[in-house]
Amino acid sequence: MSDPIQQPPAKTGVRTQRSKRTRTLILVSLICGALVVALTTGLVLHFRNKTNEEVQHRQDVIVDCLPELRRQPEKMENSETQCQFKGCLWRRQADEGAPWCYYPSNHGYRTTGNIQASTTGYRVGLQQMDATAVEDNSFSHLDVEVTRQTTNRLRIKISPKDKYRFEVSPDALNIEKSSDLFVNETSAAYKITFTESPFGIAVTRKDSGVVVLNTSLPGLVLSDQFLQMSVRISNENLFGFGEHRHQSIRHDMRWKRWSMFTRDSGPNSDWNLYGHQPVYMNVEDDGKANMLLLKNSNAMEVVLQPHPEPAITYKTTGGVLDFYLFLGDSPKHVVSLYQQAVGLPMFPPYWSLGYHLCRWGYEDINDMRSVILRNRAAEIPYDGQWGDFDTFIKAFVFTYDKTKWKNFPALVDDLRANGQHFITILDPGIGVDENVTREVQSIYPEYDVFGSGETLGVFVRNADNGTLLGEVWPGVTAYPDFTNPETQDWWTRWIRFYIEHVGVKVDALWIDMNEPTSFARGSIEGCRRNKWNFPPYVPDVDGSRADGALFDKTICMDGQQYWGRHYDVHSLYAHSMAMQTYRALESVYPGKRPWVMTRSSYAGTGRFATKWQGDNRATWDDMHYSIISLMEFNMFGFPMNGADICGFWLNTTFELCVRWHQLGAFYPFSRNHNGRGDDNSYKFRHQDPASFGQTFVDLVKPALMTRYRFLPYLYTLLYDAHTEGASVFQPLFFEFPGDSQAMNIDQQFMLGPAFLVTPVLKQGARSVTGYFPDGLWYDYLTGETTKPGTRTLVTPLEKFNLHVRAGHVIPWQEPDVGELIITPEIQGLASRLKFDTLEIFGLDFLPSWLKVNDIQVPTANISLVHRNVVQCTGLGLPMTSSSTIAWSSY
Ligand code: MIG
Repeated sequence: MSDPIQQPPAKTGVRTQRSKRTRTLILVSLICGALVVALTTGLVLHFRNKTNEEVQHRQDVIVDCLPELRRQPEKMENSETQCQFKGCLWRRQADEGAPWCYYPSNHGYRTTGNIQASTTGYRVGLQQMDATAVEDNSFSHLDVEVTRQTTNRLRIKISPKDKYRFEVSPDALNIEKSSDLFVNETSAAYKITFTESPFGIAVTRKDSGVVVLNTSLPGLVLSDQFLQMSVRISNENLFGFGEHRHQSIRHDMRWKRWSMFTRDSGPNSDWNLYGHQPVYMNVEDDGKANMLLLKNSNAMEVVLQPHPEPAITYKTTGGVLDFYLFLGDSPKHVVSLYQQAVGLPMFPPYWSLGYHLCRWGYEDINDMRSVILRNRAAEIPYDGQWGDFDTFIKAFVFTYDKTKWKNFPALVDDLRANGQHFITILDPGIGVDENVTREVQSIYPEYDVFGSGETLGVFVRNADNGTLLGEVWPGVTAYPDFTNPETQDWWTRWIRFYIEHVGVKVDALWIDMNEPTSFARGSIEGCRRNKWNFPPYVPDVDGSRADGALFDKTICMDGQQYWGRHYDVHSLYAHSMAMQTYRALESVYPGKRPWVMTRSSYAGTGRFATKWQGDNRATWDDMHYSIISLMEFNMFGFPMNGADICGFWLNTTFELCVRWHQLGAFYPFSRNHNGRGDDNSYKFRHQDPASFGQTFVDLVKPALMTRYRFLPYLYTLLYDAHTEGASVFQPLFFEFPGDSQAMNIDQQFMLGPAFLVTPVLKQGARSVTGYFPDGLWYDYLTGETTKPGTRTLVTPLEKFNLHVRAGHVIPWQEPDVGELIITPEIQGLASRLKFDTLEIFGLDFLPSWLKVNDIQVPTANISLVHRNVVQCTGLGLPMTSSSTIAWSSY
């Protein structure tokens, strides 16, 4: 591990020089003197005012000392003895959900000697200070390293002294890039102070004096398989952590618990889902924001606690406590700092921004072909057709079924000839069944995905060093160890085989089931009883399972991988698969930008893959929750993100599917994807637009065409995210950080800085109430203005609400209605992409002259299209350079 203290001397204040940002989004200050009104609605939390003396009205942070009780609340009443035996305190709590057994204030660690300051931070030795509440096997001595990594980034690492511990490999997540510098105390934006007993660290902003983080709390525990630390945060404006189905964008702090551990589970429970994103954002009272990443990949959970001292308790099952704190001037700024540290999001090819159709359960090639043809005939703008594992021979990857999918490569070629693209699914589970392998070999004698992997030793090994076998769609499966660099060539070889030899010319890859999933619990032989499969402390991972085993629906925790035990690297499986799949595409299609879409993820996976939301349901609630998840994953560095439009599980309905298209047309990734059915006997109806008939097509097409018109804008936003780090699909408060009302809005969203979308999320609703932050808003369809405040918008089924924010100029293109696809395909930078038309909302007169880059635009090209909107055509401006637009004031 790199020891920051031994790095070369700090070069204070120097930052990486990034290539000059290309901006096509030109901000024109139309409205002068726009005033951001900070709404000061103080957060007041009422506590029940019980007179009962036994009941505690908590004044401070308390940390649960008997977490096992949370799973058995009925034991709460009679666990006092157990609590006292552990040396902890017992009080009935006034606020519901608060633990009754909590650590005393003298629990934890204290400093052993002097706090050693260096030019880049501090080094502190700790020793356990209390004999009572000592957890089994906890380490008596710890090392703490606090490093000022940049002016606004700080690392706090706590690990046992002189012990080997698992750490997330720098191959997976490399925050200390060579360009990073260490800063001295004067140049840091923050001040670090210590409490000696119990040991704690407080970080204070120098400018505002806000204490953004304070760990001086009881309950610090580091043991072999249980590590715990609590942090006090500045207020209750907490966002993030993933992957979960959060039902509000701003967290409910009332003793909520969120577990993190990658798991094949769709967004329809409150448990841990596909991704593992151990990072939060806290928006401070003055609108500044900080983020905290815990660089740890073990199964973990966080417990939130509310007012009067909002705090978070982390509990993880291995590794070290390695925190990175980012201090931003605003939510957008801190997102950019975070993404630059974990890896900037990949830049997807332009065509990927189009609309896509997919389903699991196409019967055969005719079924898929008729979907393609009917939507083409209906003139639905449509760039990508996706194939699920239906096309494979018995779910074996890199094959296609020659009977049901006869001449499949020709269908893919047809799509390409029509300017469309084809994307296939790819599961990591490699089928081992010899009979199926022989069946495939009768067509392709070279097919030997499993055998060649065995020879090279690229599969995850079980505790006996044999190949670990689980079960997925192909039956018994082996799992490539993508953390092993040796796996790369093997993986690339088979991807190439599929494209070049089998002849299915996929343009991008969709990696699924990479939590990784196993239908057999742990392995086809189960899992052994050992400390990895049955750890002493199991966080509250998917509690719907009776015994809460970590290996449920995945492989055994004692599996062995190049980066470490599966126990430690489980949540990095998809991350490593995304890395190697990205690199495989790079080598198969040299010079082209690879596009990989993944289901599971870890912090920083956005560098290699975009992501979608997985198996949602065709319900109105799920449509709403998709907005929250997209906002969160944009924050985490996955700007190109979308949920399955119309829903994956259940039969969708006409109305839901219309409304979902009107929303999904503004997802950065816009794909209609459908599940197969409840079981083999019941199939969900088709849900591609044309399958519902002409009325439906007429209802959804305007939204999709609007999307296509604004693809240059979306592309610019994604490019900005790729070069600087940014959210594309954003909560309102990202644009209006001083507006406390905006902080709770999650039924509306901003697409970049200029679009506000107010979707209808209720069945039968023909109007929707939305919140309009400070400024002036123009209805994109009508040019009508909406003033700030809470407004009700009439929204019949054929209407969608897209508002343009005054003061912004948006690049757009007239979609090629003849072809209804994005052309031409642009590689590298968007050098050939031009934007032609400009609309200036809020200009209610025809200016006597208008100049672009000092050249006057012919008056014939300027017109007033709505009362409030001036349109200017025939610009032909390249998207790679900035332009200046000026006009007369009369
Ligand atoms: O166990 O490949 O989330 O999009 O259609 C289900 C079939 C496996 C889950 C994915 C979904 C995909 C489906 N897959």
